[in-house]
Parts: sequence; C-alpha cells; structure tokens
Amino acid sequence: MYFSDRGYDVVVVDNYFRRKACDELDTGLLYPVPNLIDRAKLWHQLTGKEIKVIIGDLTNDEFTRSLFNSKSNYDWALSNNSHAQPTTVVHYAEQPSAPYSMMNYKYAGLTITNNLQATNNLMWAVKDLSPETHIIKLGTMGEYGTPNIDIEEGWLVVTHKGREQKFLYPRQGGSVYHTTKIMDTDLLWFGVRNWDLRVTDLMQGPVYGNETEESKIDPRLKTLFNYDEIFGTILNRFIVQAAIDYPLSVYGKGGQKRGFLNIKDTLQCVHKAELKPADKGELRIFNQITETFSVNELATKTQKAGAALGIKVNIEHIENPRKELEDHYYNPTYQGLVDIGVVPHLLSDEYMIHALEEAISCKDNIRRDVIFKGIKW
Ligand code: USQ
Repeated sequence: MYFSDRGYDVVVVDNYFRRKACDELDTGLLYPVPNLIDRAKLWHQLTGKEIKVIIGDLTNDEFTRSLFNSKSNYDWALSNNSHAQPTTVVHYAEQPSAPYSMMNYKYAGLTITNNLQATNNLMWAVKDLSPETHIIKLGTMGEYGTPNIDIEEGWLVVTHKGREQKFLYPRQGGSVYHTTKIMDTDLLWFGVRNWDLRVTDLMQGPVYGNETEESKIDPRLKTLFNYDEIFGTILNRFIVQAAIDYPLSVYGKGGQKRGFLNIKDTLQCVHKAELKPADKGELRIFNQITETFSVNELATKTQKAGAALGIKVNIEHIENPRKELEDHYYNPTYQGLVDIGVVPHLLSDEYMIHALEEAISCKDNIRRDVIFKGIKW
C-alpha cells in the first residue's frame, strides 16, 4: 500500500504462513484483519490503485522463478508503461519469530527450510532471470547479538598482524530464527561477490505500533497485531497487558537492550532504500532502528501511560525463558538510513497513551491464556 500509494506497480506474493501459524498455534489477534485478496480489493475501491496479489510458496523454486519469467505477471504493469522485470524485490518472506523457532526441532526445521530456501530461490531467480533487480532483504539487529563493543552498520574493519580487511560484522544469533537470518545474509553476500547482485540488508529491531498512513484511510487496512508470546513483540505485548490488568512480563532482570522502531518507519526505510538502490556488486547494510531502550525502560513507560489514563499497571519480573544477557553493553550505530532521508517517529508519551487507549477499546478480543506459555530456549 505504501508503494502503491506512491505510484509504484506492486505485485505481492504471500502464502499466508503467518496467519496459518497463528491459527495452528491459537495465538489470538487484537482485531480481525481481512485476507490479502480482500484487502487489495478494498485498497482498489478506496484509492483506485491496483495491487496484484499472487498466493504461492516461495520455497518452491519453480514457483519463484515463474514470478520472474512469466510475462503474464507483469502484463498489467506493462500496460502502465512499466518494467517487465521488477526494479526491486522486497524480501519479507521469512518466518519472523524467535520463540516459534525454539519451540522444538520441528519448528526450528520449518524456520530453517522456509527462510533459507526462499532466500536461495530468490537469489537464483534474480541472478538467472532479472540480474538488475535490487533485492531489499529484511535482516535483524539480532544477528549481531549483544557484543561488548559498539555495533557498526554491517561491516567491521579488522586489523590483524599489520594487515587490514573489511569483513561482515561478527554475528552471534540468540535463537534458531536469528541464526537463519545470519545464514541468509551470508548467502546473499555470496551472490553479491559471485554474480554482482545488488542487495540492501535492513537490520531491523523489534517493531511496535500498528497505525500507518493507510490504516487512517480505513481501519480494515491495519496490519496484523499479535500480542501473544510467539508473534507479539515486546512493546505491543506490554501495552495489551496493561489494558487488561495483566502484570507486565519482564523477563529476568529486564536490562536487555534492543533498538526499536515505530511501524510507521519500517516502510519509510524500505522506500528510501529503494529510491537509492545498492550498486551492482554491493551488499549495503543499514541498521534499521531509531532509538534504543531496555525492557525495564519500556515497562516504566507503559506504567506511566497507564497512570495518565488512571490505570494502575504492575510490573512482574519473571524467570527468563530465553538464554540471553540481562545486563549488557549495547551501542549500535544507526546513521545510514537517516543519511538517505529517513525521518524517525520517536517513542513519545502521546504515542504510548494513544496505543493503550486503542488496546483498551479492543479489550474484549484479548485472551490472557496466550500471553505467556513459557517457550524455553
Ligand atoms: N521480552 C520480555 N518480555 C516479554 C517479551 C520479550 O522481557 O514478554 C524481552 C526478550 O527477552 C528480549 C526483548 O524483550 O530481550 C525483545 O523481545 P521481542 O520478543 O520483542 O523480540 P525478538 O524475539 O528479539 O524478535 C523481534 C521480532 C523479530 C526481529 C527482532 C529484532 O519478532 O522478527 O528480528 O525482534 S531483534 O530483537 O533486534 O533481533
């Protein structure tokens, strides 16, 4: 919708993985969201703009290749005087949850197969059929882990015995999911070195929020909002917990620091990266966060928003189900996206109060039983 609204011809490919996983694992949603086909129809009715939807599985190599070599997928775009091959592919087709990947060997395997197979199929399809296409891949800040030195944007110059070389910044994922993201970075880095592909890797931190420019047009255009342990990210979870008088679930000491961004900025970052593509033979890496917070700081902010609305919010430190540092150094650089024009929406008290009011308005949909299941690392 963000790209369509800005005049791009957009083709979306999805296999409903996330929805099916939410059903299978019975995760609950803050509000219902129409499926992709109905949302594309709604978008057309509301704006007159067309988004082509293709339902299929990108782990199927021939299916992925068909997206690039079948003209029929682009007939409609061609009629708009556009390209027969996509200028850009935004690769979001990965299983995104760390807890999902740690439930057991089966879900770990599904995460590895889905994430690496889809990335490999895309890389080969672009190399063979559309080598000028710019791949924008969603990476994660969690690839770096929490090292005791500053985190650079993707690369580190290493001096060793008097000689120097630039390498990918050392990676150490904290879950099978994060480890697949390290492996797909490596795969695409190989494609860049070997075939001169052009790739941007966006190292995204945990996202919060659900309001976008499009959801203002019609609330049915809002994105999925998970608050459960598997697909919910921390700030969204805390806000929902506060809305139903559930003590905020701080894992362990709560000193875990991460880089966050508002959902409004996610597509802004992708768009700026699209406007200024990576060069051929370049793997360009941006740290896609706008500010850092500890879990405790987010809990305190949620408590403060509750107080502003006359709600008492309790904080509970529970035994950490994850294996992670709970008190650590964290100093990532995040300048690259600002340099290409991203203007961040920072986390304000107004945002927190507004988000809590929205969660309260959906209170009847919130299920306490899905908030904590204790998936152990
Ligand atoms: N945490 C709590 N209480 C909770 C949930 C989480 O204290 O109820 C803590 C976690 O232990 C962790 C931090 O909050 O230290 C962030 O957890 P999260 O569940 O919000 O995020 P995470 O599992 O790391 O994964 C999310 C997205 C993933 C993305 C990643 C960016 O699901 O797709 O890649 O954020 S990052 O964290 O930078 O790796």
